[in-house]
Amino acid sequence: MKIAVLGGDGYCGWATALHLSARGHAVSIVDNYSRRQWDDELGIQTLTPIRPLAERLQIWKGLTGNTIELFVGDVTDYDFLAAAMKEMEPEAVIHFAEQRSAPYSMLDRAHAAFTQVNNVVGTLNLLFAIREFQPDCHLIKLGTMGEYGTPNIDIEEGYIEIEHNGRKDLLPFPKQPGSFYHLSKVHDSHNIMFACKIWKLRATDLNQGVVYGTVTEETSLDEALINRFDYDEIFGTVLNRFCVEAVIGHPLTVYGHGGQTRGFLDIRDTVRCIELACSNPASPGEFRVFNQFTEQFSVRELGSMAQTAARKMGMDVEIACLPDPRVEAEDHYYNAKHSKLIELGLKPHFLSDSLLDSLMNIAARYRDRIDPEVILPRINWREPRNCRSHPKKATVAAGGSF
Ligand code: NAD
Ligand code: USQ
Repeated sequence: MKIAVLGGDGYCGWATALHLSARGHAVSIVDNYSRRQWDDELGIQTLTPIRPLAERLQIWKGLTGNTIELFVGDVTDYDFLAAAMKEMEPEAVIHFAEQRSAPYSMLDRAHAAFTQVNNVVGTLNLLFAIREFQPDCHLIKLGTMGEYGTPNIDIEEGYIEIEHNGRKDLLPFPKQPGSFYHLSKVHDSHNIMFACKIWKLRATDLNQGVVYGTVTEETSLDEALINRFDYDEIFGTVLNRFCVEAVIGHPLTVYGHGGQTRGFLDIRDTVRCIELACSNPASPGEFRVFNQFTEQFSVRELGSMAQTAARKMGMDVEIACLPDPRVEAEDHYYNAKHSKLIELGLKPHFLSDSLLDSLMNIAARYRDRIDPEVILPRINWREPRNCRSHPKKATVAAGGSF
């Protein structure tokens, strides 16, 4: 298939582009490198030393003979996106190209506005570009499990049948997101659902849980293909953070009671889920939703698992219970369905002792690059403030300041 990967320089996008290219698909990447700029803006860097994208693509071609085309530009720029779509003529578009950090979106007003414009306008542009140039193309959009929040009932895969005053309907599952970032995903979902209805586009919304790990079959072929591994308070996800913290003897930063429960998956399952969505497309007019995670854990459970793995390696690390900087339920019911991707053939990589060991080993290997200053949380949901500079793109995207 001809597949476009929007956001292919990022964590999930890079691993996915290589996975699909290795399986014989004609892959193109679209990215504007904004994520690398946000790292500069915030003074953070991935634990692993990632190479410039053009260099990574050359190395991939040298190793496999496969060319991945590159389109550098911003998906919020419709002229750029339209030209890229016309040239790529994709049968599937995988859309990862968003600002994906909840803390970044809660920094202050400017970052909240930037996140929503970048994400919502980018997705809206993509819907119009698909309608105009590739109406039969399958949109695979990365949503998030956090769109649902933590309701006191089981979470279904996208839709719930409701009986009200004697009548029944199948309706979108209620959304109670916990940050301006997570809200941007809800707005995207509504826009995509509407576009499928009015223009008969075909779309799959993958409500992905928190991803951990960095190694996939393809990225491990050569050190120069290594993927990102974020551990800072803004872009680092919880398990990756705990592994880095353990390695430098920093108490594991469990927020609040640690009863916050989320769906998790290995990056190797992310790439497989995307492949499954590509090879089993939605029908014209269908807005399909899959919950993309393999296991659920509380933050406290993950802390204990990381602590045990660290102790096995001779590192004694404590669990710190920090006041929760976020506004979220710290002890709650959580049971989310996730059977549709399994039915399509996903064979999960569950979180095992050996995987935790390998994560710790990666953290230990790049220990010299760990900056302890970026670990403790400073962004407080209750007190947004202009504590950092604006994203470089903010003024460009809106044609003026937010
Ligand atoms: P990432 O920040 O590593 O990658 C995103 C990429 O998109 C970056 O390379 C960035 O430069 C690019 N990008 C952003 N805005 C762009 C724009 N306007 N135009 C062109 N390129 C743009 O993020 P990730 O972790 O790979 O996440 C990818 C997607 O998956 C996001 O939509 C995120 O919401 C979703 N997701 C991620 C996780 C996770 O744990 N990482 C979990 C659930 C969902
Ligand atoms: N947490 C801690 N300690 C930490 C970091 C996080 O206790 O040091 C807690 C958070 O309070 C939260 C949970 O761990 O309750 C998950 O936080 P996270 O930072 O690992 O993940 P989150 O902010 O939810 O965002 C990540 C990705 C985002 C994606 C989301 C999937 O950055 O792009 O959408 O996971 S989900 O959580 O299912 O919405």
